[in-house]
Amino acid sequence: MHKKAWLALCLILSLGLSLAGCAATTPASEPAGATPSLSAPSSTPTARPAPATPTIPAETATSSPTEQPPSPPTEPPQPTATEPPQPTPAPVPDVAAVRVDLKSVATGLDQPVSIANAADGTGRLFIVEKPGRIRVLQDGKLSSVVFLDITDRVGSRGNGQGLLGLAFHPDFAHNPFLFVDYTDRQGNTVVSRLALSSDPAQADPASEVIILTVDQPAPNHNGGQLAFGPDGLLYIGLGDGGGAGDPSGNGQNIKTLLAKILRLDVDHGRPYAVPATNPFVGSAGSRSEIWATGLRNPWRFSFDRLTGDLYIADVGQNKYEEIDYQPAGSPGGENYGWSIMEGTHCYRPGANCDRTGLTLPVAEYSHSQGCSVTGGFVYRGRQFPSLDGIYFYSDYCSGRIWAMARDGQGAWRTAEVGQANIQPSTFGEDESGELYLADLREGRLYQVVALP
Ligand SMILES: [Ca+2]
Ligand SMILES: [Ca+2]
Repeated sequence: MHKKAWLALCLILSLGLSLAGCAATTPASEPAGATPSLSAPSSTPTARPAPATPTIPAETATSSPTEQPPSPPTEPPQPTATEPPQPTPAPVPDVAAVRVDLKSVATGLDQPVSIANAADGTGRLFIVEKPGRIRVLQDGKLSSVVFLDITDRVGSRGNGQGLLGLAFHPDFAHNPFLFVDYTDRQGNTVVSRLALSSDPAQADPASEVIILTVDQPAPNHNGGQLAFGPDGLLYIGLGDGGGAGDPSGNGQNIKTLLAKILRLDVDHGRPYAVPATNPFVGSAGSRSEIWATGLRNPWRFSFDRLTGDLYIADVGQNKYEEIDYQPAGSPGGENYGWSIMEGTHCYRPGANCDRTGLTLPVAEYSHSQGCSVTGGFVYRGRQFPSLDGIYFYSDYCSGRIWAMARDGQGAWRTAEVGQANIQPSTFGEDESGELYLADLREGRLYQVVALP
């Protein structure tokens, strides 16, 4: 009898002890704040949250458990519920505090115009050369093996002509397809799918399956951007066809694919399926492939990899360059105004234009600041926490670089954050979200880095 009771007491005690022991050791296994910071650049911005002071775990913890069994909880857990659970508020990026520099990472490129990654864990960065080649940067080195060469079918004489866009299938590891946008020898737009060759370090030019062709009335304004959205669908940018001032009125004509962003399902149909939720599906006298209208030459657009928001940089006519914004979850069908408007200004007619139903840009700059906008990305890398959530764009003529983000009140703010003596043709993101910028003139690739 006595023995049994003693045993039970022992058991309780040791249980309590081991529990207390557990509690004491827990913090030790997750040294919050002690995580080595990611190769913090010497230019570590001051805005970076200070690492939590590493607390010494076990010692400070509760009781010296040898003496007493743990006392039962005397107080019921207090309902501290006067405040709702607090989600950590996303810090509001301060674009005015940002300064960036460009760090050269590759040279010897032939007119780089687009940059993509395959998100396949290889860390490769693919650089599109306007004449029709794709090069690979891996481990900081430009490979001598050309990933794809389709110069035999690309027409690249004009400024806006060539191999212009590249996107990898969002599940490239299982669906090893890449998609390209180029102007052919007749100057028409072609969107194609290609597969890898027997050597996975190269794509096979003979594997080309044409997804879409669009007749181009003039050599310029061909768009060329390809990007998969968070919905897994392929978005394609097309300019107004060219000439100047939208001579055929394609901007507002929903019977043509010109001057639009299209959205296609390239996993179904032959050669593609139109998603049933595209905004013009079932609307007579329109092209169901259309996702957004009223664009002049959306040379570069991108999705924020974190939020899915879409940023479109639409190249202007004679006076204004603009950035358009489409929040994630939009049902599509936005009309960005061309050629009724250029930026936030009436274009045709030149005054008192009807803005009904138009989505105006969230940022614009005049040609006193440049000549042709080069849209970029929202920074989501890890090397420069102070840049997180900021959209970057540049200008092809002036080399100015701007940062854009919403302030605490939701208003868009922009700031010029750098200027380089280059011709910025395109931004790109690597797998980890670091940002790059290509110089068309010198054939050089730069990483965008934050200055302290
Ligand atoms: Ca054209
Ligand atoms: Ca517009």
